[in-house]
Amino acid sequence: MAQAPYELALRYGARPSMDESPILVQQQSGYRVITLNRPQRLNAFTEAMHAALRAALAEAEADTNCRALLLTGAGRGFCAGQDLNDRLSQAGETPVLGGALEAYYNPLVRKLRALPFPVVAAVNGVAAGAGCNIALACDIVIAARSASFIQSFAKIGLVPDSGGTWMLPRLVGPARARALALLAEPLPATTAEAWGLIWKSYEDAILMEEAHKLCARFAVAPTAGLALIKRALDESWDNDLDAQLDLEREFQREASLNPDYAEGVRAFMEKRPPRFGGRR
Ligand code: T3D
Repeated sequence: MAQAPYELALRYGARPSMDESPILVQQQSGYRVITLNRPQRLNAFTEAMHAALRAALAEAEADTNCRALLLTGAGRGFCAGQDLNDRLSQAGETPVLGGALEAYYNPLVRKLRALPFPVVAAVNGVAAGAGCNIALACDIVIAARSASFIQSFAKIGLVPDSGGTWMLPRLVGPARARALALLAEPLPATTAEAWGLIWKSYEDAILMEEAHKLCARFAVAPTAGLALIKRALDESWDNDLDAQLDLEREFQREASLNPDYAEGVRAFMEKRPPRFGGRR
C-alpha cells in the first residue's frame, strides 16, 4: 500500500515532518503513534532504529497520560525485519547471531508484551522476518488488505525469532505454524485474518482511520484493568485451569480495588458513559 505518512500525520493533527530519524513519534489525545521510518528499506531494523524505538517505548510508559500505542510503518512496508546490510561484512562474512537477539529483539518483544496499556499494530504493508513477529507481539494486529506476513527466516537459513516460534503455533495451530515457518511464503492479510493470526484486515484507505479509532477508544478505557487482562492472557499459557482460576481471583480482587470498577458500575446504573481515571 502506498501510504503517505506525512499526509496521515497532518490528518491526525501532527505537524508534517521530513525527519530522517528512524522512528517518528506523534502525540495524540491519550495515546502515541510510533512510525518505523526507513521506508527506502521497508523499515528494516538497524541498531539506531532499535535504540530510538526503545527510548520511545520507555517515554510512552513513563507518561501516565499515554493509555495506548499505535505502531505502524512509513511508506509501502510495515517492517522487513533485520537490515541485512548490517549482516554482511566487506569480506562477505556474516556474524554469529544470538547477541543481537539478546540485546535488541528480545527486550523489544518483552517490552511490547509488558506495556501497561494496549499496543495496536497497524500493518500497512509487508511484515517480514522479525518485522512480522514484532507486529504479532502487539495486542491487537490490524492490517491493510494489501499487506502480507512472511516468516522470511528459512529463506536465509535462520530460525523464526522475536517470539515467532512461540506465537505462531498459539495463534494459528501447529500445522499452519510449521508451514509458515518452513516455507517462508507470504501470507496475505485476508488469509491472516481468516486464520486468526491477526484481528482484522481493512481496505488500505481506511486502515489508519480504524487504527486511530481503536487507540482513541483505549485512551478512555479502564487502562489498569486492560493491563491486568494483558497479563492474565499471557500468563494463561503456562497455567493449568486451577492455577489460572487462582490468578483470576487475584487479578479480579486487584481490579475491583481500582476506582474504575466503581465508576464503571455507577455509569452503567446511571445510563451514562463512564469516566475512567487513567493509569493508576
Ligand atoms: O540478524 C539478527 O540480528 C538476527 C535477527 C534476525 C531478524 C530478522 O528479521 S532475519 C530476516 C530479515 N529479513 C528478511 O530476510 C526479509 C528481506 N526482504 C525481503 O524478502 C523482501 O524485501 C520483502 C519480501 C520483505 C519485500 O519484497 P519486495 O519485492 O516488496 O521489496 P524489495 O524490492 O525486496 O525491497 C525494497 C527495498 O528494501 C530493496 O532495496 P533496493 O533494491 O530498492 O535498494 C531491498 O533490498 C530493501 N530491503 C528489504 N528488506 C530488507 C532490505 N534491505 C535490508 N534488509 C532487509 N531486511
